[in-house]
Amino acid sequence: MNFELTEEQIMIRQAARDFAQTELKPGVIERDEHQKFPAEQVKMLGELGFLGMMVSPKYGGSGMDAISYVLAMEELSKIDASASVVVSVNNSLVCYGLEKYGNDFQKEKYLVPLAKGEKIGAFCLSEPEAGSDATSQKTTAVDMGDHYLLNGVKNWITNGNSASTYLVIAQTHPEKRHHGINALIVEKGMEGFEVGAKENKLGIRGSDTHSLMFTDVKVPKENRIGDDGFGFKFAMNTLEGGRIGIAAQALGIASGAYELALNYSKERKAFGKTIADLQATQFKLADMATEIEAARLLCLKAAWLKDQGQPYAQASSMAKLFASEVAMRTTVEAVQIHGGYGFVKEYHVERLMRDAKITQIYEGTSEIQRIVISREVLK
Ligand code: COS
Repeated sequence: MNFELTEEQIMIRQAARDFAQTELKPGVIERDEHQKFPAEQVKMLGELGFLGMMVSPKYGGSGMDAISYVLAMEELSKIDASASVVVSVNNSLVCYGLEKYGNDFQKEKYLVPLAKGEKIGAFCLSEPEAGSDATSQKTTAVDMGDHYLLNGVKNWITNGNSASTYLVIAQTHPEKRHHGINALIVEKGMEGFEVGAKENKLGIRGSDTHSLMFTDVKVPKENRIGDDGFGFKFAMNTLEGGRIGIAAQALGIASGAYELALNYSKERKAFGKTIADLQATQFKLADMATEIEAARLLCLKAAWLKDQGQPYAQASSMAKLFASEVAMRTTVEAVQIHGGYGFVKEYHVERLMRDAKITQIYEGTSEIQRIVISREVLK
């Protein structure tokens, strides 16, 4: 066992840390307040190779490992989880799925611009009545010979408006239930495809979350990923990797809040000493540091398994379950350490607390992660 990072991994972590400080931090409070998508910052992330981190250079990616991806996600998420979710979705849910399961035509046409960050992708599984219960897809993709006719509504889609390429999960053969589901590549601008209103959210308010409406959208057959009926497996396999990204995002939210609380505790004076001198604060910091380190190790273990080509479904669910709960606990305590200042926006911790909540919900709620983990341990 070796806990040392490689030189390249350390360099990537530093690059992400620098980017977060210089490009994401200025304006993060205003973007949150006004629900402004970090368009310029995402463009720069693309130019630096963060949007196709694990994609092979052959397809325009940076060819890095999943460990580097976790390190970068942690650093970006310490400062701006609304920007880091774009990195996570584009890398894990869109590029990964296309590289692993797409054909040559789909890789050339869709993966290359996504990996280079010239375009942004979205992953469209959730529906008004199917979030956790993902097999109950109501969106239909009727086989019309040379194309599918797509009808339905998708909900809570990250990058809903800023994306150009959408991976849409839809039911083709209802009688076959989840074996009849397909994953289709849909382009913005296809006739009958409309982006609904932006959601006004508790957290990650800079990220643009929309519902999507499809009315008789003609999707060419060549845009189906994998064989007929592969869509549900495609979604499940893709989400396994997505959960590593969100686990690392949760880790970053937690460690960002912890670092702020640690620094603040050394400056703030009460009862004639700094609050870091009070055992009440020290014990909070000790618990935060311990839990964050455990979450980090779970994230890195899941990434390592993925890099080794070993099964990682259980590990990624464990990482996401634990890191998201640590993010929630840590951010609540970080606000508490800041006292009244923690409750106002300038100190950043209240935003991190609001941002933490979504990590227990999207890409599989904590309850879904417990289903995945318990099924694995009971096998
Ligand atoms: N990889 C590949 N296939 C998987 C899989 C995985 N990780 N998990 C499940 N499957 C397959 C199963 O093997 C089964 O296929 P077969 O019938 O061929 O064996 C199929 O998917 C259906 O699985 P299952 O019968 O277990 O379905 P359930 O409805 O009981 O549970 C869960 C499926 C709950 C695990 C799934 O619906 C899920 O992950 N839901 C959460 C989805 C989610 O994350 N939503 C958030 C929105 S995306 S941002």
